[in-house]
Formats: sequence, structure tokens, C-alpha cells
Amino acid sequence: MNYAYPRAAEIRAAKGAFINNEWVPVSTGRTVPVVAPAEGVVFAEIAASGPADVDLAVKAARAAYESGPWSQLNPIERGRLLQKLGRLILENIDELAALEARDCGKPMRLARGDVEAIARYFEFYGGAADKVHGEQIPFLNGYYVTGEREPLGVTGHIIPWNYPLQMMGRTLAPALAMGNATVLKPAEDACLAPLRVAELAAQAGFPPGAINVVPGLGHEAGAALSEHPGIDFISFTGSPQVGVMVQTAAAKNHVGCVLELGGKSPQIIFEDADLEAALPVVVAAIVQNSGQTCSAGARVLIQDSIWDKVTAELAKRFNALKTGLPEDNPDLGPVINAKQKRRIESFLERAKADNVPVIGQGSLHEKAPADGFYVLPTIYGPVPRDNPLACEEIFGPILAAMPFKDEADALALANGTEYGLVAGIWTTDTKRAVRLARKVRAGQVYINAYGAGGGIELPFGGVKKSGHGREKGFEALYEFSALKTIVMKHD
Ligand code: TXE
Repeated sequence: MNYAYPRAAEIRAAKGAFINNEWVPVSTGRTVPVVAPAEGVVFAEIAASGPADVDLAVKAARAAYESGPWSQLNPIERGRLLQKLGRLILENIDELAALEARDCGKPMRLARGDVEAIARYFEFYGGAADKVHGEQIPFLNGYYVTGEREPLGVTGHIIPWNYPLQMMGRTLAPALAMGNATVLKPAEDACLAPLRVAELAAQAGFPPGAINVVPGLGHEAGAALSEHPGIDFISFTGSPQVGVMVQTAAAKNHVGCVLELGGKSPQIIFEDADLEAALPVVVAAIVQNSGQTCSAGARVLIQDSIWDKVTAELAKRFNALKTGLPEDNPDLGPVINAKQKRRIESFLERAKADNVPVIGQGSLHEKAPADGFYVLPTIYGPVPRDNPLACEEIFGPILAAMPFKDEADALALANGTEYGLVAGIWTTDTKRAVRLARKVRAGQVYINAYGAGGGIELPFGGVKKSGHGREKGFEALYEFSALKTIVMKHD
């Protein structure tokens, strides 16, 4: 291995689970190998937490929430702690970015952006911790009524491997800001950087039990966390299949959940669109993180009058893309593992069998190791509306282009999948843009923009198979708290 990742050799994750601010050996005595996607080689191990370890973590969180020093902190103090952790994360950006790049295979520039994003989550929610006001509710004469937001208690958090650091910040920071005590189950494919952040949280001064991390396998540690009767709420980001299991477990325990389950988001380009502005964004929205982004713009819907012009331009842009090693900062890196690579390739084999034309395709950087999990960025089109490329989440750098006739057709196409996470509308007709934005079934709609820089401030979540509930923005503070109504008779 010829990587110069600083301190990557010092990975301490295999030590165990991080509970009560300490590394605890796991009850299973097993580890899970961690593979570097760029090379396809094992470079670290993590502990495989089992139900007993999850139980220990939930009990630690419960004690912290009920009676530990964490329960004594007021919102101002909690906010300061979150902000301090944000600063500490930034001070350790080189190490964290190196871990994230190696663990996920992402280009270094993207990994550094992810470290900045998790720091920003702690900064944003640290600032918000003391600004969640309750309300006074007018009622009958002689009564004084308030509605107050209180924490839920112990919150469980299961996150995926595509943005380990960002997901950790997105889900933990608002829960902690509201005063919950947390248990995080990161993804087995990529959790080294989140484990390091847990250590940094202890260093920042988070009291024992506020943040516990149980690394391990989904069907083991993940299932144990979602089924644990000691949690009061669960936040899950991952596949729709596992989302159903998590929601079922939450229902059995009579607790709530927020589910973020991916998408098949459309970018709609009308003939009056500013193409110079639109096309780089359309490409970036599917290429970023090798298409492994829940909000990836996986479909580009193009008005038929400009089909030839737009696809010719997109072909040029795709043909110029290079996929390669994280350290070389290519346009995109490998996908996360062999299973995902195979899954993506099965879509491409089907497209070939169905004679779906390739419009453009990037290439592999000559330094990319043969055993890495590389998939070439490719745009297909016109993709038949019922082809799996057009309707299923591929989670790879594959863009499906489809023509549409008019506004009604564009809307039918945009809403024509089981998902509803994000949509982009490109047009200079502002009335049409707003009309359409209101009719598209999605949690976020962008007009002449897409993604908008991560948008920690912007509530995010889906409808339909993309899930329910909202994270990011102030909405997340409401997700991770409950409204209590207090009624006092004073006359
Ligand atoms: O997801 P899983 P996978 C989609 C994407 C991808 C597909 C499969 O389409 O191709 O899902 O990815 C934990 N109980 N997304 O298989 O299995 C697991 O350990 C509790 C979209 O990796 O859902 C990990 O921490 N937890 C998505 C997390 O769930 C379980 C991001 C996600 O893994 C569990 C990732 C169980 N029984 C994949 N089984 C997005 N919305 O961004 C697994 N887990």
C-alpha cells in the first residue's frame, strides 16, 4: 500500500465499543474486517458488538439521561459542548479526512468537505440548543397553559456508510442539543472516523453516556439497537428493506422513528433553462460520492425540443470524467464494496440486454488498482420509463436521461417512481417553476439549483418510499423532542 494517510496505521477502532467514554471489549470477541474500497484490501478491523454490548450502551445512555452529569447540563452548557466538539473536529481535520477517505474511498477533497460538514452540524445545533422556545397557549379563564419541548430520553441512531461523518453529525447533534442521551450504530463498511469523533467528544468534555457508539454488523448490533426496549426513539438512514424492519421494531416498542431511505431524484430541464448553469450541476449531482448519495440527481428529464443539444453536451462532460484513487482527487472514487459494485453492474447488464443506449462514459485513472471497486460514470438514454434504470435506486454514478413533452408530462415522469426525496427544476419561467415545485412529490425541491451546498439549515427527508420525518434545520430539534402541555389553574 503506497498511501500516505496520516495516522491511518494508528486506528484504535478494533478495541471495542465506545461506551461511557471508554473502549469496552465486546462480548462477541469477534471483529469485522474493514476493506479500503480504492484497493480492495483489508486495512483495519472493527469490533463486532452484540446484543449484550448494545444493552450496556443503552443502559449507559439511560443513566446519563436520568441522573448523570449530562442530565444536569442546561441548554446553554449543552450548546457550548456541541460547539467545542465542532471546533475539535476541525482541529483534527487531517486525520479525520484521511480516515474517511480511506474507509469510504472518497476523493480527499470530498472527505475534507465531510469533516467540515460534521463540524458545522455541531456548530449549528450547538448554537440552536438554547433557542428552542416553548409557547403559551390561550385557554379558559383562570388557566395558564404552556407547551414545552422536552427531550425524548435515549435515542438510537443507525447510519449508513456513504457519509459516515456527515450522518453522525446530522443525527446526533440535534438529539444531543435537545438533551437526549444517544447510542450510535455506524455502518460496518465505514465507521472509523465516527469512532474517532466519539473519542474527541469525550475529550471535548461530553459526560460519560451522552454519546455511545456500538460498531458492528447490521443484523446483529443494528437489529439489537432497533429492537431494544430501552430506547425512546430511533433514527435510521439506509435501505428501504431495513427501514421496514426498524419501523416494525419501533412500533413493537411503541416508540417513534425517523426514516431516510434514499431516492431516485429527478432533475427537470425545460427548453428555456440556462444550460450553462444547469449542466455542471446535473453532472455533479450524480457523480458526487460516486452516486452513493441519497439525494443524488439520478434521473435527468429533458424537454424533447432540446434533447439532442443537452445529451450531446452531457456526453462530453461524462466522457471527460475520471475515476481513481482518493489521494489523486479524481472526479470520483470507487464505490464502497464488492457487493455494491456487483449490484450496480447488474443494472448495467440489464440495460445492455434491453439495448438502452449509452450517451457518454468516463474512464478509469491509470493508477487505479485493479482490485478496487471502480464503476465508470455513465449516462444512458433515452431510458424507457419502465426500465429499472429509470425507477430503481442504483446508488452508483449512473444517470438515466429521459425526454418529456410538456409540463404535465414532466410532472408525471418526476412523480413516477416509488421515491420522493429531492427534485431539481431548471427553467427561467418562474411561475412554472413554483407551480411545479408545489406538485412534485419530494421533501426538497430546488429551482435553478440542486443540493445547495449540503444545507444543514434546510429540513430534509422524504415522502413515499424515501421515508418520513425530517432531519437537518430546526425540524430535527422537533423530531428529537416531544411537546409537553402543562395546564395550571390559577383562579
Ligand atoms: O444498506 P443497509 P446497504 C440503499 C442503497 C444501497 C442499498 C443497500 O440503494 O444500494 O440501500 O445498502 C444497518 N437492523 N442505501 O445494504 O443494510 C447497517 O449495518 C438494523 C441508501 O448497505 O440498510 C448500516 O448501519 N440495522 C441509504 C445501515 O443499516 C441494520 C444509504 C444501512 O445499511 C440491519 C445506504 C438490521 N436488520 C444504503 N441491517 C441512504 N438513504 O442514503 C443492516 N443495518
